[in-house]
Amino acid sequence: MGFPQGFLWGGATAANQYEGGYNEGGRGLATSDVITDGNMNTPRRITIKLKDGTLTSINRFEELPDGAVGYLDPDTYYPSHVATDFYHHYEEDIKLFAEMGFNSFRMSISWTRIFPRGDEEQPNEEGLAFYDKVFDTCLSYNIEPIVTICHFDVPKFLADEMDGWSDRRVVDYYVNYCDAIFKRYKNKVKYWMTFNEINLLNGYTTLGCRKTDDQTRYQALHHMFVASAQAVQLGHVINPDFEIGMMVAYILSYPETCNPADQQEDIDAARNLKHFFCDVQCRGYYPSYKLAEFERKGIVIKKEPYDDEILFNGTVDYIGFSYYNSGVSTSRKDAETTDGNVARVVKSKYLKESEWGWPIDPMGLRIAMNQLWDRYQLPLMVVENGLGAKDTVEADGSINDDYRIDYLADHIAEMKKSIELDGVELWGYTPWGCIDLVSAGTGEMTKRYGMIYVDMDDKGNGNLKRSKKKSFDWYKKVILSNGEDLSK
Ligand code: P53
Repeated sequence: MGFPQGFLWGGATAANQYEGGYNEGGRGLATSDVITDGNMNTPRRITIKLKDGTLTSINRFEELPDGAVGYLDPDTYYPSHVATDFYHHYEEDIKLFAEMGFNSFRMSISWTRIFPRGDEEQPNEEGLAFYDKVFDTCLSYNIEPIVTICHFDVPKFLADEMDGWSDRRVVDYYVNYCDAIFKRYKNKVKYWMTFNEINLLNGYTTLGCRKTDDQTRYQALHHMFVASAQAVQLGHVINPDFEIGMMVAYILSYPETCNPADQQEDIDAARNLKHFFCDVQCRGYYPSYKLAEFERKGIVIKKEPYDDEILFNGTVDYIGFSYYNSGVSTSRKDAETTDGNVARVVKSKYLKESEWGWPIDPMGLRIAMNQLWDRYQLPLMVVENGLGAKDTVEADGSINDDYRIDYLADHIAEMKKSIELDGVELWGYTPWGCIDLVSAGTGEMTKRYGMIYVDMDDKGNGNLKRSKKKSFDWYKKVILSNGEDLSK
């Protein structure tokens, strides 16, 4: 048994963290282009211009003051501008992926490369031509592109002029963008995902919204759900063979004890952090618990009369999800917490943590797969997984990332169990940042995930030279054996 024939082995990236070339080829600015670098102790910031013209910056999760807009300050370093420069290295990089044996590669299209402002009717030909070259290179090595249509960025124009996804018009702009790329790449790309980690979006960077309150966020999300459902329907008309998925950050959590109060706490957390998003996109309607919450909190979602029908007819073909770690839910108020990813979570006494405080839990991946499979019976794809760690380049140039190999091997072993013992239908595995790229959370380069090292530091210094880590040869062997040989 084991992994099925034709299983998709690859790696995953995103334009705002990898592509660079931010002002080339007619590309417009995205919200992600005005966010600074940072590190574990210094959060990333957004440069903004106030209504009176003053330049300042705010924490990435803060609200923008009235009338303020994102602003590109020539004296500030923004990691997305060059990132690790896929724009000028795609041939070299894809060749290396092919050498590792990839038969798939997850990447995102930069929306503003195709529609520089976001509201144009006609796409930017130069942008389209760039991705033609990328996909053609992939296909020449029999690498199947897996494309995220929107990964943590919004055209800056739409954010500043329309308040991003809070404005209904953005649904049409997004669908127009999908129409352009679906038609152009209909014979090159089969696998799509509408929005990256839809359950983690909020504020200016990822929603293009100035405000961050529940009312604004849920209204924006409603627009995204509708846009995604429209994209699914449109895509299937353009090419019935398209597989169009959703993408959720699977924030797995366990109740701390068998105390029923912890159990209910965990159910609430799971609904809030992930199930709500999957329920809408996989079942095609809002779940009762969320409607009850809206009622209780006085949140009113403005819908068009045909929205419910669009949602119902635009459910996704598969679920792509990221899985890095698990967390613990507790009803205790005095619990000790760790940084564990999105939310601060209760420390687990059973798990070790990464250097960035993310608990490491390979069995949790199998549990996550089971939960998703049991709830939806839709094919799954693990489109992100991996260990963010500091790497050391030895005097001879080698990089011995045994810790990364251990992490990946343990997670692949659990995926295999889930296929063999649970009968879960898993289509593919694309570990995050197969080549080093900028961290979304901290904006630094030091937090590396790759099997390919890129010479670049937190401030953008470096020659961008690519080199293989120890995990490169290891992953190559894993793929060659279709997941059977995980030995070091
Ligand atoms: P970084 C938070 C929690 C879970 C996933 O994250 C997250 C984030 C955002 O930081 O993002 C996904 O780079 C995301 C990628 C991101 C990756 O996980 O903070 O889809 O863009 O880079 C890893 O270590």
